[in-house]
Amino acid sequence: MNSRQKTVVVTGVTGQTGSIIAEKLIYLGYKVYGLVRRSSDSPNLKCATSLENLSEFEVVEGDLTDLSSLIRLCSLTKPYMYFNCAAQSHVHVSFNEPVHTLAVTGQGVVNGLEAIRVSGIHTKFLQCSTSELLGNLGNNVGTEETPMYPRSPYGCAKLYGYWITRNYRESYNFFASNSISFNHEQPGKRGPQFVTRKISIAIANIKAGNQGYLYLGNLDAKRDWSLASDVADGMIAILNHNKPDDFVLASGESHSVREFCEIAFLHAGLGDYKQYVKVDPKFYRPCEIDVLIGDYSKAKRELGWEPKVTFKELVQRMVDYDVKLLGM
Ligand code: G4F
Repeated sequence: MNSRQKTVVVTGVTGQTGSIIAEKLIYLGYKVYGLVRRSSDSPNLKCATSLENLSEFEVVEGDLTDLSSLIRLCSLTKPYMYFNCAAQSHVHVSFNEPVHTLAVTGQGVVNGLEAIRVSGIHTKFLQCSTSELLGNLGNNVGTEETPMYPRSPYGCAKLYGYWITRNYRESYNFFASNSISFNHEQPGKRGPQFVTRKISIAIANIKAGNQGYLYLGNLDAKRDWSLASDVADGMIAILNHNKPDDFVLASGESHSVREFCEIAFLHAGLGDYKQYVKVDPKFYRPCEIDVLIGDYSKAKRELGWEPKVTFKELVQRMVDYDVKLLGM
């Protein structure tokens, strides 16, 4: 590697997947620049506290919605790779904040691509796209060829990000790729407002006697859940591939929120989840994707990637983490 090949930009570095990618790249010998939005509690690295004080990690303050921030970031760091992990990533929130979601989750992507173009550098670009692009699959399994039909303002913003990435690839010969990642969760790092972490934290609190019930929305929604660390390996492999392309990263299995609860409460020794879980319609979405399941065979064939952790193991690891954290 020459010195430039060792430099990487990660946006969304304070979040679950961005922080995991940064940790992995530092371990592989890269210098990582993490874009962090300035706020009154800055620098607040949230999920990325493990990176604090590492000489291979540097925070660059800036905002994804501000093109000049990104031009400055790219001109200064001249990254060999750029991982766009930042987003307003909560689907339900996007119904209440559609314009903000578009600015961060959609426009933030073209800002990154444009910053690379204006800086005149050759940078491999990964857009963290999502299974939310695909919409209701019916009885089908989602692939790279599945027609896209997003069902939320978040999905619509991500659709723009997906296509503008392909457009820069086709227009300017950019090495610009999409991961089409299905749900991915990391014990201890997943935000508490996402259903898996909401469940694991509630279980820890119920065990500790701090909470009686857990209120959830649609228990019958089915998702294809993987360990985020496995998915992050896939994202890195996409940029190390010999050509830019788009890849589904998924587990190939679909499980309901109800199944997640069943396994989680049993594993925690609390017995039947029905004793604790109540449905509150306020957690229903105006528009829902009922079932998501992905076919990762292209990633397996071309990248040698496949998920390592099973659904049951993932559920158990998430519960164990939060129960231990609360000292139970
Ligand atoms: O955990 P969730 O909020 O994740 P969702 O909406 O599937 O989105 C996640 O995965 C996407 C990849 O497919 C990412 F693009 C996206 O950024 C995010 O990481 O909800 C999962 C399911 C939904 O069907 C939801 O309706 O769980 C259902 N659910 C039921 N009760 C709930 C709740 N979701 C949340 N957040 N909170 C509940 O109380």
